[in-house]
Parts: sequence; structure tokens; C-alpha cells
Amino acid sequence: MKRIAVPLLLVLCVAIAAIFYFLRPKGRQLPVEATLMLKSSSLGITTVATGLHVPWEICWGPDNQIWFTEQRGTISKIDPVTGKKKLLLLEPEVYLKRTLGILGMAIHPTAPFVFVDYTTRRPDSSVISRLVRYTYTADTLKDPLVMLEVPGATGHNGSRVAISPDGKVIWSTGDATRGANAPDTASPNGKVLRLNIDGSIPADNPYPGNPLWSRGHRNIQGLAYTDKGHLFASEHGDAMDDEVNYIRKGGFYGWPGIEGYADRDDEKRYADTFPFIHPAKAWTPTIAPAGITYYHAAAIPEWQNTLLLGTLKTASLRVLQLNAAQDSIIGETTYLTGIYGRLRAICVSPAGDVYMATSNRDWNPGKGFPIAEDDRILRLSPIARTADPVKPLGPDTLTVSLSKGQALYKSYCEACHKADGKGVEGSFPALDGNKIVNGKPQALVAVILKGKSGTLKSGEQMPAFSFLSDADVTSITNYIRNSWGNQVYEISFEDVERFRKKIK
Ligand code: HEC
Ligand SMILES: [Ca+2]
Ligand SMILES: [Ca+2]
Repeated sequence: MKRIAVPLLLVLCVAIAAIFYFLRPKGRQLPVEATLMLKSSSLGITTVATGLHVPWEICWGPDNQIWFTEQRGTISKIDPVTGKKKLLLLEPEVYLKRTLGILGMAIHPTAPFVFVDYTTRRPDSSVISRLVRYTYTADTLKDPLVMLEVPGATGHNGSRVAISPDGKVIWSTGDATRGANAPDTASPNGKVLRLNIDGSIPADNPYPGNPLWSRGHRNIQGLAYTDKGHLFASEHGDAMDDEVNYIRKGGFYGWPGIEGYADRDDEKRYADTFPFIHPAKAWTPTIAPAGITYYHAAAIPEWQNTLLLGTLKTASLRVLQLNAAQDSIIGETTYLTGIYGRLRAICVSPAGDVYMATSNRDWNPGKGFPIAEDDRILRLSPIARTADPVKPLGPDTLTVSLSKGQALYKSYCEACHKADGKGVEGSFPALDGNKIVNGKPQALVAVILKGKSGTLKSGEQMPAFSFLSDADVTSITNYIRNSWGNQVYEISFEDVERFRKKIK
């Protein structure tokens, strides 16, 4: 009897395992619609959810589901494997209009709380932004606690919510269309704010009794912490200078006196009296940067230590390479331009899959959007590289430079060193592959500030550019160090400032 029972049990086990295998959720088998080809990884792109209405924020939940806000006032979750959706909350107080509605959300990693912000109206019909804490259970959000209310407007209400590594609630607010709010320490608008999870103000905030953490922001649309605990924020500029900033305690980020770098005369004067932190990266023409997330999973080695940024205006995914210290952006690669429309929100699963949500059903859809399936949540997940990938897509552009640096190069350097950096043999040295350009930054800055002469038979000389501001020298230096075949770490405004003092 025993002799038969053991193999029988084994057969039974195998049979049960087989049944489970065939009945397993088929989410992973969602069709790969396109393949993003990185240097060695291939990422299959699949649609996880369709028919959503402007999913403004997506978060990976404690139940391995994707929790998402929809602008008009709901919070739901979706199982990324089965595609099953569940409504958690319909918030009747939400005031929806153009860029207003339920916006940011963050799930606390250890306490059972979700922090959400939305716009609502007072009885006198003035708009306010409200940060609310809900307690979550398996299938609902309950016990709303209003953490903070700040003045709102018909635009520039931000915003995002994040949880800091020390468990505080970080909320970015817009300037509510009044630029003067942003530097004003008495106004909660145009700020990054920091609160305890019960809504009280942490004792170690930079201004006692004030939720202010940093100021001088116009309209922050993305917040993310790196694994070193550095906070980065994406921000919409006005007609120019969209930014990503490395947010530091008590920092002033320029708006409205300074857009992007302090490069105009009025900005330089302002910066002399009002010390400010320049952006980690600025974009002119603007790209409308939105959600960001930090990537460091092993699943996609090419994206180690990067910020993944979705953009609205340019409808693209930007991969921003951070330096090892995680205090500056040293590279940018653009993917998927125009393919899925406006990319609003982005999150990463513990396995290292990337999820992105589109915003094609809001007031300002993109070219050719919305399509019937919008809005969508998409997954980028590593797959085996095959000889015949489905709809292979490469990077759209690989630019590491600041476009401002390119413009400055064009006006001051291109006539001699040429647009392709190859120079003119015997007369103007090639900067592409040049030892000085790729070498110690101080020596390079010295050549730019002081010029160079006497080494060429042709007698051609390099004029001195000491009249350029430190900000301009920073941009040109970073541009030539990261253009053509060059790829060297970026230097900061402060570096140039320091070098100029040392260079005689
Ligand atoms: C009028 C022409 C001219 C312009 C404009 C010019 N350069 Fe030069 N540059 C030269 C010449 C000529 C040399 C080489 C001089 C020498 O070796 O004596 C040179 C050398 C350099 C070098 C050192 C490379 C080497 O191998 O010696 C760098 C770096 C450089 N230029 C950067 C720039 C930048 C950046 C700009 C714009 C801000 C610029 N140059 C504008 C003519 C120019
Ligand atoms: Ca700024
Ligand atoms: Ca500027």
C-alpha cells in the first residue's frame, strides 16, 4: 500500500501543480506591443489598463497592485497581473477643471495611510488645495483627516505628494498664479512643504512652526527620492526654462526672479542679493515635465541611478542619468516621443518593471490623441532579446547637453570650432575627442576665460571669453563636454565660480 501511495501522491502533486500552472493569471502574457531596445536590455511594452480618465498619479501599493488617482475625483487600484480594477474612493469634494482635480498621492511605507491632494471650493467659491490623509483597508479608504489647506487658483496648483525616507509627508504646491507667493516664507504656495503624518509641523523644519521645506517654485509636477534620500522635483517654467531641481532643506529655487539659470542681467543682479540654487537641469524650449521616479533596480542595468521623467508637451519618457553623488544630472536620453501621448505619472514595481500613465483625456490632449483606449497604464518590462522583436524602438535622442549650452556654443564658438566640434584642420582644433575638453575642468574653464594663442603655425588664436557669466560658462563647458563623442561628468555653477577666482 505504502509503495503505491508515494508515487501516487507525487503524480497527484504534479497534476495539481500543472492545473495551477495552466490556470495561473495570464497578466504576464499581455501582448508585447512594442520593444524598447536599450544597449543590451529589451523592454517589452504592454498595456495594463485602458479607458481611464487622466490617471494623475500611480503608486505601487502594499498589496502589489497599482493604486491610481483619476483627476475627476476617484482613487482605484488595478491588479497588474489580472487587470482587475477596484474603486477605493470617490471624493465628492473634488473641484475638477482643466489642471485641477485629484492630483498627487503617496502611500506611507509603514503606516496604513494614503496622502492625497485635490482642489476644492469654499462656499464663497474660492479655490483651495487640500492635503488629506486616508486610512486604508483592503478595499476602501476611510477616516479622511485634513492635513493642510492652501490657497488655490484656476491654475498652478501643483502638485505631488511623497513620503521622505524619515517618514514625513512632502507636499509640493504651485504658486497659485501669483509669482510673489513663491519666495514669500509666509505663503504656503510655490513651496515644497513638510509635515508629520498627523499634520503637525516637524520640529526640524528650516523655519520653526512653518511647513516650508524649500521655496521659489512655480509649479512642481513631480517628486522623487533617490536611494541616498535625495529629493528631486520637476517643475514647469513659464515660456522657458522647465526644470528638474535637487531639493535641499531651506533652499530658494529662484522663481519668479530667476528662470532656470541666473543668466540674464536682471537675474544675475537678483542672484547677488538673493542666493539661489540653480536647477539640476533646465529645458528651453519647454517640455512640460511631469511625474518622476528614481530607478535603481537590477532589472534594467542601463537605467541604474537614473530619474525617469514623463513629459506632457513633448510626450516622451526622459531618462536622466545622475552622478554617483546623486546631486547632478549628467545625461539625458529621450524615448517614445509621441507614441503614447502625454506621459503624466510613473512608478516602479519591486521587480523593477516601470509603469507609466498617460494624460490624453484632459483639457489639452496631444497631437493624434486621445485614442479610443486612452487613458492607459503601460508597463515596460525586461524580456529576452530576440532576433525579431515586436516593433523595435530605439532612443529618440541621446542628448546630454543643456540646450542653453548649445545655443551659447552656436553664438560664441561655432564659427571656429564648427557645429560638429571637428574644427578646421591646422586652424581651429577639434573639440570632439579633445584632451583639454575631456580633461580637468579647471584647465578647460581657464582656456575659455583666458583664450589661448601661440601654439598654431597658422597663427589663429582663441579669444578670451571672460565676459561670459559663470552660468553661461557652466552651460558651454557642459555642452562641449557632453556633445559629439565627448561624455564627461557635468560641472556646476559653483565649480565655475570657484575656478574663476583661482584662474589668473
Ligand atoms: C575666433 C575663433 C575661435 C572662437 C570663436 C573660439 N575658439 Fe576655441 N580655439 C581657437 C583656436 C585657434 C584655438 C587653438 C589656440 C592655440 O592652440 O593656440 C582654440 C582652442 C580652444 C580650446 C583648447 C583646445 C586645444 O586643443 O587647444 C578649447 C577647449 C576651446 N578653444 C573652446 C572654445 C569655446 C568653448 C569657444 C566658445 C566659447 C571657443 N573656443 C571659441 C579659436 C576659437
Ligand atoms: Ca528655479
Ligand atoms: Ca535664466
